[in-house]
Amino acid sequence: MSATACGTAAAPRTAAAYKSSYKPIWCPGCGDFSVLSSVTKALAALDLPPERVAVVSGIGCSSRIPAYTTCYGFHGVHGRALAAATGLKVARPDLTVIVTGGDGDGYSIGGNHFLHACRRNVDMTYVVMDNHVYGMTKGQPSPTTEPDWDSKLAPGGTGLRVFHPLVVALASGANFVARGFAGDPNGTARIIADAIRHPGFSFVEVLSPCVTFRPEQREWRGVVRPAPVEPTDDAATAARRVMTDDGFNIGVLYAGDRPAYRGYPQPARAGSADLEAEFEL
Ligand SMILES: Cc1ncc(C[n+]2csc(CCOP(=O)(O)OP(=O)(O)O)c2C)c(N)n1
Ligand code: SF4
Repeated sequence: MSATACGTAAAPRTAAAYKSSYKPIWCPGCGDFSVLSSVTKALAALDLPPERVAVVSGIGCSSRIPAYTTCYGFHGVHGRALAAATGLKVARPDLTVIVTGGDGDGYSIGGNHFLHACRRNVDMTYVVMDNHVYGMTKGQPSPTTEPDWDSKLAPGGTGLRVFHPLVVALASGANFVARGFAGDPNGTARIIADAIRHPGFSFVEVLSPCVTFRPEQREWRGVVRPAPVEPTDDAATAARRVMTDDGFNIGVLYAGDRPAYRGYPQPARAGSADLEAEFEL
């Protein structure tokens, strides 16, 4: 519940309070519309003041999300969203930091940052709209593209094993791991709200169809289903489950209890002048 200037309780914010006046330029039917709606619904469910939230992204169709919200936004460099967001959260722990992007941005060029964001466990939420393709640059295969996906740019398919983001996240130390589906905006909003509430690095992979370059992904609607088991707090159990499912179980899959990283526990022992003096030739 927010407060008005005269001290009376104002009505809780609705999702509309988090939507900017910019009209998304995604292709009609793109799953990212629904993920934007899930992000704004999650913020409304938590009634967070927009000026206390920062949405950070790299580059890609999915990375346009910050501009479509009324929160602070940072639309940075391809693959570097997590690095920027980590610095922001450590410098401004009072902000709720949400990172949004695509599978190309996060698992390919940004893969190294993904590993270390999981390991560092800084308190933020990472929402990846996974469409198994580079949408913005017109359909190149991404790390999650199936090896036999035949396209003009990769005739006959890449033949490459897919990257498994949930297992990598669990092995690297993410404290919350979930999978959502763009066709279930309310369920995905609940997952994102849980992810924001959960301390540490929360990773939410959302299956978000690219209707232009992967029109067959419209069929995901018929194959996704709620995960048949409750979330576990055991990373090895969660990893075994996600390695053996078919990639279409949705819901919270892992909720751990690692303490979030909160910056240096002690002030630096030496000032920069001392260090310079020590290394002077
Ligand atoms: C350093 C750098 N390399 C490459 C690009 C070109 N580029 C822009 S977006 C993109 C891929 C986007 O794919 P993804 O992150 O999966 O997002 P989507 O568009 O599918 O939502 C690439 C390769 C870039 N902008 N900067
Ligand atoms: S190219 Fe694909 S990911 Fe990009 S806006 Fe269009 S449907 Fe969405």
